[in-house]
Amino acid sequence: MALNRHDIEALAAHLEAAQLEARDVTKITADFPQMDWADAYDIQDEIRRRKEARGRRVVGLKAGLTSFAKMKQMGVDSPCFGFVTDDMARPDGGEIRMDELIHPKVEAEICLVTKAALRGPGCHVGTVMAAIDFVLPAVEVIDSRYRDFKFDLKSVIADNTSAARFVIGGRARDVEDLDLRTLGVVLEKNGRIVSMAAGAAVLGHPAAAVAMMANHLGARGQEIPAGTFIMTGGVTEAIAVEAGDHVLVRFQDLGSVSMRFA
Ligand code: 0L1
Ligand code: MG
Repeated sequence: MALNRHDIEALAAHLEAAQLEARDVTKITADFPQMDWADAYDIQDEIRRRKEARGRRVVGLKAGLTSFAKMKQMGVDSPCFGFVTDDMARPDGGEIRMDELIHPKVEAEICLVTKAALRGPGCHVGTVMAAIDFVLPAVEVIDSRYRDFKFDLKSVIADNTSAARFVIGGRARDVEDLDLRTLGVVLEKNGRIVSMAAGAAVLGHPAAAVAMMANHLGARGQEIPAGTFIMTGGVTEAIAVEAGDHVLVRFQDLGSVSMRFA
C-alpha cells in the first residue's frame, strides 16, 4: 500500500460526495500518482463502509470492463470489480432521472445469482456453474465521476467502477436451460438497434467473470456468499444516453429490460 489511512478515507469521502451530488471530479491518480491497486480497492471498500454506516444495503456485486468491446472502448486490458446498493436499483420500465447523474451510459448485462459461496483462489467456470442458482437479465447505468471520462483503471476501481443505477427485468431462468456463451443480446435506443452481442463477449463465458471476481476477493480474504446477485459486465460497449432516451434490451430466452431517461 502506498497511501495512508487518512488519504484512503479522504479520497473515499471525495468520490462518494461526487457520486451523491452528481458532480464530476478530476481523476484521483493525478494528485496521488503513487496510489497502488490495493489502495484503489481500499478506497472502494471505504465507500462501501460509509454507505452501510448510513443504512444502505449492498444488494449485489459487479464485474466491469469484462467484454472485449468495453476494454477496447476504455483502453484497458483487465476487468475490475465493484458493488451495487439498494438505492441504485430502479424498476423495469421505469424512469431514470438525469439530474441525479453526470454523463450516464447503459450496458446490457447477464447476471448470475449464487446458491453456494464461492471463494478463491482456484475458482474457474466449472466451480462457478456449480454454484449458480439462476440467471437474470439487467441493464447497468454507469456514471463515471471523472470529468470527460479522463481516468485510469485504478481511479475507476476507487470510484466503485462507475456504479450508479441498475434495472433488473425479464425473467429468471435456470442456468441448465441456457447456453450463456451463445445467449444473444440486442440493445435498442429510441427504437433503433445500436448494439448486439452474445454472452461469450464477456471473457469467453460470463461465468469466467465470476470466477475472476471470486479469485480477486479471495486474495483480499473475502468470498462471494450464497444468494449473491452478480452483474457479469456489459456484453457490448457502453452506450451514452440523454434525457428523453428510451432504452430497450432484448435478451435471448430471458425477456427484456427497459427504461426511460428523463
Ligand atoms: O461496469 C463497468 O463496465 C465499469 C466501467 C468503468 C469505466 C466506465 O465508466 O466506463
Ligand atoms: Mg457494467
